[in-house]
Amino acid sequence: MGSNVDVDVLVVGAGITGIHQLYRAREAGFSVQLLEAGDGPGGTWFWNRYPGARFDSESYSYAYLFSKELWEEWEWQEHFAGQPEIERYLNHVVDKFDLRRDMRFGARVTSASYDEATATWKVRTSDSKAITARFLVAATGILSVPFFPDVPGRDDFRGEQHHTGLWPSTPVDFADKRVAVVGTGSSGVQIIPVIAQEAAALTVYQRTPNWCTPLNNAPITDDQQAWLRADFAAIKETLDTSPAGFLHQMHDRKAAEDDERQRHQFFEKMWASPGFSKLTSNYTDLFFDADTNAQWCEFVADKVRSLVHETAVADKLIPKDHRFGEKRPPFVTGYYESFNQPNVSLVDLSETPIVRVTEAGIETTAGSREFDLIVWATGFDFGTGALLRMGIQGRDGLALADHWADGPTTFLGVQTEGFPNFFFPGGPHAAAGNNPRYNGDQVDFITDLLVHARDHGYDLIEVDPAAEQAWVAMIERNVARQSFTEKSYYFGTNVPGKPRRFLLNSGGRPKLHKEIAKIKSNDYKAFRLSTVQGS
Ligand code: N01
Repeated sequence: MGSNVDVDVLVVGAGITGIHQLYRAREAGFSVQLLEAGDGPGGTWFWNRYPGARFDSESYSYAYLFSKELWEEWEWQEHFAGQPEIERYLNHVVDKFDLRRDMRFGARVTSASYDEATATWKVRTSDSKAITARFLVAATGILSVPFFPDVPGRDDFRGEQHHTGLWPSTPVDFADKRVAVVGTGSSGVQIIPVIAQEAAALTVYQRTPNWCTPLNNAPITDDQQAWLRADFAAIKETLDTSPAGFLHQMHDRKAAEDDERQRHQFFEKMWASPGFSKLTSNYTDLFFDADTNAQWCEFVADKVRSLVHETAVADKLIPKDHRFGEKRPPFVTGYYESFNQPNVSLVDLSETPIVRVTEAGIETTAGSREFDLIVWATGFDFGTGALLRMGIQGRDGLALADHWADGPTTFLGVQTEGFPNFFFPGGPHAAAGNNPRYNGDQVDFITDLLVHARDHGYDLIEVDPAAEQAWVAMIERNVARQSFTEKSYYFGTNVPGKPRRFLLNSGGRPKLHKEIAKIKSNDYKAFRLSTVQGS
């Protein structure tokens, strides 16, 4: 596409989105290279290899849909695959489509600068290499920078300590060990039941409980495998168009349309349903009617009380500070039951906060406990974390970190003004829901945009500022209409000093689809396309 570049498209990140982008850009005839900091493909599913890590979207809804052949040949073993199976799948995809030859592992991007004269990006990596690309696509993920709380003494601890989001590839042995887990978000509640089975003693440090409901995982039966194979076109159509990217059917009624007995029966059905269907297929007013939400919360609270033997422990595990859906709810397998084991205890940090980590363990205001191993399940610098630490500089040397000092501004969550030829699918202003579906929409759109530019002889693509302002205004306008509150890390709340801005697309996937259709019918006028002198 140009003689002054090493590649047309440089992709950063070998997660689900980056692999997809590499595939699509190469298929469209661009020269592509992909840089990845880790030693293998997987992104989130490479780094979060902690025991118990698994999908909580159905495996087949999460998988790629760009190849029917791939769909038909890969037989997922479980409705919600565990991390090892996911990593195997992604390696299979990379090998099947011969993508590995364009992937460089162990290469962390340390800087990326836009050159105005040539409209190219110069990217440097931790292995002291430089590469020049026409288009830079950062598929660096929203949950890829682990967050360690600023607890005094963390480095003093003499035992082993790991973050769930940076889990080692060599096995971690919990047997006969005294283990602490700090954090009870989706990662914490997945690892806790596994450690509980193996450790001599497990102490769970919980600051805020979550509304956890059962994942209800199961092996995929032969009949279900046959259905998955027979119905690819219909399944793809549903996943490509559904608002949250799931196969789940929406319910047809509000809570008040049922009597008390029917409501209880329906909640039982929800409790027994798989994963996110408790959000997508629940009463249609679950997030809009406080009374409906309160009834569901009370139902879940009763379940917790019935599962956890000690009343005081059960009470601590029931959220008091937020309603269901105000934070991203985790899905669990045997989590509540773990607290009935004699080797498991719960420390409520809202009553007795952590004072410091010591050489031997963790000290709270209630005293100290000694550990051999501490697991930090304390989350991520969501949304912008990865992009802001890459040393990205756009037009006139503007650092992305300065440009977004008050929070991210984007158009469609794919581009921002002042950073021409730079795209970030699956980054800030992506939608809540089944990530690969929404991120895949963005990858497809970016690829179509690149092809459109090439077909018309353009090599410079930059969003029209008015289009970006309208998109940001739409996001701000709709924040009040979605269910998440500022208690959620979706607002950056969990990272001290981070601006409080909603980091997702509050208009959701339908809004993205509508906007993309409009842009295409309008000949991509939301972007300024031009030709670089002498290219
Ligand atoms: O992180 P989190 P996560 N002292 O931010 C606590 C995806 N995911 O890694 O709530 C003590 O949710 C914090 O407490 P509080 C999914 O999108 C998916 O668990 O801030 N505790 C909280 O309990 C998920 O939402 C799967 O009071 C501290 C925890 O650490 C996202 O990743 C599996 C603390 C952090 O929870 C993030 O989940 C896993 C402190 N100083 C993850 N600081 C699937 O199933 C923080 N905490 C697909």
